[in-house]
Parts: sequence; C-alpha cells; structure tokens
Amino acid sequence: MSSEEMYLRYHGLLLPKETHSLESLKFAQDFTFKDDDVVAVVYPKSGTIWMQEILPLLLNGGDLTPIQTIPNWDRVPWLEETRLEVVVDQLSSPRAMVSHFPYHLMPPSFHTSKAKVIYVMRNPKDVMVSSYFFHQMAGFLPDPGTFDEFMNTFLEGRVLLGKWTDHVKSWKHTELGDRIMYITYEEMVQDLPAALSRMSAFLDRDLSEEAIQKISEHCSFKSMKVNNMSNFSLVPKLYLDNDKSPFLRKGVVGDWKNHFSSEQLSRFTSVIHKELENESFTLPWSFD
Ligand code: PPS
Repeated sequence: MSSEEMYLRYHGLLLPKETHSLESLKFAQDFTFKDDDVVAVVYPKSGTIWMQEILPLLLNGGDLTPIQTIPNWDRVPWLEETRLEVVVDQLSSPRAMVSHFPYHLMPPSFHTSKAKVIYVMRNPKDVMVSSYFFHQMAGFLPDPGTFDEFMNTFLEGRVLLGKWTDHVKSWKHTELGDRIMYITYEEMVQDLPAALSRMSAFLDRDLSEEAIQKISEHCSFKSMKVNNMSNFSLVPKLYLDNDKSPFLRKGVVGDWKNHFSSEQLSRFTSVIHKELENESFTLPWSFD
C-alpha cells in the first residue's frame, strides 16, 4: 500500500487511516469536554502510552484495576481516534484521554471547558529514533526507508501529525493559563516519583508517598513491558509486530547517540534550531 493510501489528510496533517476516519475526526470536533476531564497531549513517540498508564492511577489513587483489565486504547482513548466513540460512555469520571492533536485542532468545547492538559515533550532526536523503529513494526505506516531517508521525512514533517516543531510551538502558545502543565519525557525517566507528584498536585490529587511509589512501580518501563493491557501484544501482528521491534522498545534517554552520525546530528540540529529561532520559549535540552 502506498503512503497516500495509508493516511488521511486532515487540516494538512497526515493521520493513519487504520485508527482515524472522517467520522472519528468529526466526533472529536463535536466532542463535549467536561470541566473535570484530563487530557495528555503528546507528539507521537513522546510518552503517550506511558500517560495512558499514569493518568488512571493518579486519578483513582492507585487502584490497579484499570491498567490490569482494560487495554490502554480503551482505558484512556485518543480524542481523535475511532475507539473514542465506542468507549466514551464507559469512561468513569474524571475522564482521562490522550491526544496527538496540535492546539488549533482541539474542539470548541475544550476551550470553553476547564479541562486540564498535561503536555509531554521529548527530545526530538529520541522521538525520531523511536518513530523510525515504530514505522518498522506498524503495518499501517509506510516503510521508513533508511535511517537517513527517514530523518529527512521526519524533518520535513511528512510523518503522522506533521512537524515536531509545529506541534511544540502550537502547545507553547496557548491561552490556557493554569489549565496546562508541561513535563518532559526525560524528567519522567530521571525521577518518576517526582514527576508523578508534580502531576498529582496539578490535578489536585492529594496522594500519599506510598501511593506515588506504588504508581511509579506499576508505570515503570519494566512493568509496562509485561502488562498485556499496555504492551500491544493483544493487537494482531499484521498491525503491530512486536517481533520486528517491540512497541516498548528501550524507554531510555539519549538512544539517538547510538544512531546519529555527526553529519546527521548537525543536519538535524540546524533544522530544529532554524525553525525555533524566533521563539520566546526555551527547550530543556541542548541540541548539540
Ligand atoms: S505512540 O505510538 O505515539 O502512542 O508512542 P508513545 O507511547 O508516545 O511513545 C512510545 C515511546 O515511549 C516509551 N515508553 C516508555 N519509556 C519509559 N518508561 C515507560 N514506562 C514507557 N512507556 C512507554 C516507549 O518505549 C517508546 O520509546 P522508545 O524510545 O521507542 O523505547
């Protein structure tokens, strides 16, 4: 199948047809947010599945039932994907969702509600590496070609959800005030209990240290890798083939160092720098 046939084009962005449809996108646009909804917004390969594990536990005080009994895509559905319409009535309040949408595609009711957002960012070099391996295991995405070819595809934004820099810019310039919290994948890897405490304070949850520790253990890479409700082993190999490259692949910071040549590093860095040069915000990573 050509990449044209694998993607829908929605407001200029590529979305995989396997998980999105014109109906699901309309459903997302018409979706009515509630004030106590929580949505984790994540550019692909930056920690989405991780947030699908974390949010239910933070919101319910550490009851493991949802992560042990409901597959991640139904437990914390994507706003824009087809499953939302199927499971929305089964979501308990406060509802947790994830989204890969840029800010300007969020539906009208999101803006008028008080729903909270946790925006997760990851170093784009590691995002690109993770995405490269994801394209190898996902039957519904085009073949990435060589690593070098994929780097150009990624930098030009010819990937699902478009350019990383556009996504980050859109969510760094919002009018959400204290409804949005920013966190990085790296911060979560470095000290998950501290990251969980920060998220739980933002969500007005008063969790004990024991509860945070328990949640941290169950949301570790090691635990998620063996959780069949979160590791995509329930999905047929035709769609996601964990034998080609596991979805929960490495879960580390800085894997790009194992893949980038010095020429690729300077090419990558110069594009990202250029696209962010006039921005008022700073990013938490050095790009060199
Ligand atoms: S997707 O396809 O956009 O939904 O992918 P996403 O979930 O955003 O990103 C997948 C990467 O997140 C890593 N991951 C984790 N890292 C550390 N700890 C935990 N618990 C964890 N859960 C998921 C996953 O391994 C992918 O990164 P890579 O670098 O490929 O390992």
